[in-house]
Amino acid sequence: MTPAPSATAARARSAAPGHHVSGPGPAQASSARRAGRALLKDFAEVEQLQVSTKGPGDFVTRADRQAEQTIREALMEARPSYGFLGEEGGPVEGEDPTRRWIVDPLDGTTNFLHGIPHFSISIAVEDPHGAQGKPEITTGLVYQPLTDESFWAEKGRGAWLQDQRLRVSSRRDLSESVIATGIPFMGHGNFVEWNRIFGAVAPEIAGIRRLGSAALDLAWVAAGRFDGFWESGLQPWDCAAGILLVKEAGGFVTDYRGTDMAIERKQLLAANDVLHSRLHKLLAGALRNQ
Ligand code: 2AM
Ligand code: CA
Repeated sequence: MTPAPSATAARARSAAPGHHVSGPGPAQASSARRAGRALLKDFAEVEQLQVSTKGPGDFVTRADRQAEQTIREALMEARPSYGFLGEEGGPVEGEDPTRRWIVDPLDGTTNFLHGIPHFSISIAVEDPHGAQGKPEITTGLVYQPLTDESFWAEKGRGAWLQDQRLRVSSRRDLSESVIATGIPFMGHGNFVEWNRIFGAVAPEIAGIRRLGSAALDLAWVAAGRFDGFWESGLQPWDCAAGILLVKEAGGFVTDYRGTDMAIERKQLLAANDVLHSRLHKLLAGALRNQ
């Protein structure tokens, strides 16, 4: 018999006594909480609107925009010199060329719109030129308002769920692994490519999940709830914070070729080192001669 899968709580180790856990930056945390409270109220309303003839579409668009504005205002007030890239507005250059916020005020919009309780807020800080002239994510927060869970990471200082240190799962066998993915929708993305990968991966693993918030998918890989994740076509705001979370939890994040270009190539494969290498082989096989 295989051992029972260890719960996140067991895998996440509390901070060692005396170790100072700083938490996500106060501006990040408080703006996410404030926008999260508004989203929770709006989500309750959306559940009512499901049965109305008008439907919740416009209402959700407004909720999404309002959440971004709330976050943007709080962040810009706290760090006026940073640039800003959000899903709703266009990019804003900051005075400080080494820092910009990357924000998704509502990741999992389709869930939200349908009254499905699975969505998040993602806030990252990026140094657009980084150490080697390559963009570098320096902090990341993925906040789930419905559970009040804050997954956060700081480059070089680890990944955390509240004050519990996170580690990616330690599973080594694909046959025991639960892998999350995102499926191309409504003409977006390459369905043929996704289908090839699915055809190669699904028969080898214990289960596939498609939950609809890439930011949370990555946070859950960092927390060891998922053993891996792949999706293509993601935007920086969907995945910037989540990528840092996985890396700081000891995982690997690459594009489908296995290089450190996930955001640039809009291809994301994340897992622990052993499963990443196994999944990468399956992907490479599936995409050969396509
Ligand atoms: P969003 O909720 O902020 O739009 C899931 O596959 C990822 O793709 C999510 O992070 C989601 O971000 C994004 N996405 C964009 N449009 C989508 C759609 N119509 N259906 C599902 N996901 C979508
Ligand atoms: Ca998103």
